Amino acid sequence: MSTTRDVSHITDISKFKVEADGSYKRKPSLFRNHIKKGGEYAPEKGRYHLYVSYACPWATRTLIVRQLKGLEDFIDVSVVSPRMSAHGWPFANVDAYPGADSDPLFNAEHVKDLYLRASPEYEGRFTVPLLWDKKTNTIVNNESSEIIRIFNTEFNDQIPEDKAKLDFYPEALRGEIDSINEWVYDTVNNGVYKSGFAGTQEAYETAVTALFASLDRLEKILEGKEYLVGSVLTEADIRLFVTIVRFDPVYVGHFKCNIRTIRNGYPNLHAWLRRLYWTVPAFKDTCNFDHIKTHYYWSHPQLNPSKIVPVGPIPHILPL
Ligand SMILES: N[C@@H](CCC(=O)N[C@@H](CS)C(=O)NCC(=O)O)C(=O)O
Repeated sequence: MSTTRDVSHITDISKFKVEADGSYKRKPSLFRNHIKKGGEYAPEKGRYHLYVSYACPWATRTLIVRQLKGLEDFIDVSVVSPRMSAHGWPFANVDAYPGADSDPLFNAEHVKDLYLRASPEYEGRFTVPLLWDKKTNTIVNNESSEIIRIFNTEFNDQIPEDKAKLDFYPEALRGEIDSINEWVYDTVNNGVYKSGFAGTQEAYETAVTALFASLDRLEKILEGKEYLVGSVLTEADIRLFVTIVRFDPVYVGHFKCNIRTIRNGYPNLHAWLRRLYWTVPAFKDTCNFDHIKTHYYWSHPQLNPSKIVPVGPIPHILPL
């Protein structure tokens, strides 16, 4: 199913414009409903469908929490092709790619078709992740930071006790998690994009300097510590992991974040990264380096017009 309305000013990345000062500003997500017992969107098994890209760090947060909480049977997932093009994210029916799926609900061709089905006049960005409600036929939420909170708590009384009691946003640590999330989001998660999409030397240098100052700060926080906040795995680790695992394979080269690499410049962050990846299956199972590298190098012709995907680094992540 394809829609007729021309939305290429949104989907076509070659029409993408930075701000007048050369800086990149991310637009807020627009579908912000919550799944709640007794609410319009109740936590029902099989009711919601999650659309993701393995390439996308924001989407991967939701896959990690879905698996950690054992929600695989509750929420089905479809994975788009990593080759984002003039129509945005394509499904496998129009871009067959290993590991990509077709849309089982509507046989949509692109993610934009789902947005326009939910809201024909939608003018926001056609992003993943998006959580679709099969009952009301709309998007419940397209903001990863909120989707992971939904998964963290709202299905707890329907899943086994060992999974229900896992809490990645525990009450006692919320203040510390919120404060770390705030600067990590601005300067690291989004900081790599601000560096890569900057349109002037000055905007790039401002972003890349702030990014590495925050990596230095994270390196100190992880000195003698296994996790960022307290001594347990929290959403602060999950939110940071998805950026750090992409750092050496993509952001160092493609987004010019090359003051240092994680593997050579940050021993504590590097140990934390490999510990999560190699010892907690939810991190490794949801990490697809082929989709990650292909997406970035293929999908931003303004940064890489040849679409050539670099071979290294080898290996993409070092052993423990
Ligand atoms: N705030 C959103 C950001 C999601 C996002 O920007 N996803 C990117 C992929 S990494 C996307 O789908 N971009 C398509 C576009 O902007 O056209 C979230 O965290 O869920």
